[in-house]
Amino acid sequence: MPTVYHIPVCPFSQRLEILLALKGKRDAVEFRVVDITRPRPRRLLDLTRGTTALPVLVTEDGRVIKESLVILRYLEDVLPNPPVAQREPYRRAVESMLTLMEGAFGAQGYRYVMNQDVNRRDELHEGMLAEYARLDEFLREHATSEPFLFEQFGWAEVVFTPLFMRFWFLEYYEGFELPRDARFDRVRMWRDACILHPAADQVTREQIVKLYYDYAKGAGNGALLPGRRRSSFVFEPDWRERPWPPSDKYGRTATDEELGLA
Ligand SMILES: N[C@@H](CCC(=O)N[C@@H](CS)C(=O)NCC(=O)O)C(=O)O
Repeated sequence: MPTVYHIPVCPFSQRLEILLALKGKRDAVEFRVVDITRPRPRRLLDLTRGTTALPVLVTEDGRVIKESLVILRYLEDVLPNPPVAQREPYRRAVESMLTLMEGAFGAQGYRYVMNQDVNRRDELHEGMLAEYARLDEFLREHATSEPFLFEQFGWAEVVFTPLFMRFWFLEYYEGFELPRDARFDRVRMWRDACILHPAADQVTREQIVKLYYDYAKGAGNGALLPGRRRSSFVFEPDWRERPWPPSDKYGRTATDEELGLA
């Protein structure tokens, strides 16, 4: 059985979980959890030759595959039924064009949440809207039905849904909402349907908001903020037992005690 090393709330890992859920094959892969707040185990670093980004997949015969989109394609190839990616060449090309937009979309959202300069808020807000507008235009041009790109929740939805869910942190920490404007109607329909799909139930809004508090204060990947002893990404105490963090990210940093981490 292939093994995936992953950080449970990582959007890139969630893509793999959604794909497997759509195929009804969640048990075809063994998931091993990695704690991002602790130094990476030597054995895992040897396997990845020193890189730390997850997920990585280790095949049954010990070969290593990195990058979520590449791992997705591998799983689609080794577990072809039911297919999630399009098979017809033109439809696959459309899906691939949309998939290629995930990098800029994700990077903009993470830049926005991690920003600590109050004077850059408007620019980042506009930048995020521009990304949603690009998706909207793409869907209007290429979608063959509603609400998804094609008839069913498929490859592009697997790729984007985890990012739509992470961007709950923009609503909470930046007050970001898609304006009620025709420019965003199609992408809003897509986003909302993606989030509600039963194959994408691995994380909740509350979990995202609580775990990504440190990102909202500018510290990514389990890094510690000054004055803090514990990252908001720790597994214990469980996020369900912690209070909601303050949403005013430009104010002072909450303590470990206030975040329920002590
Ligand atoms: N492009 C990569 C991104 C993976 C990534 O950035 N993963 C984050 C977690 S969400 C990570 O592993 N961060 C820890 C690190 O890079 O050391 C992919 O799609 O797999």
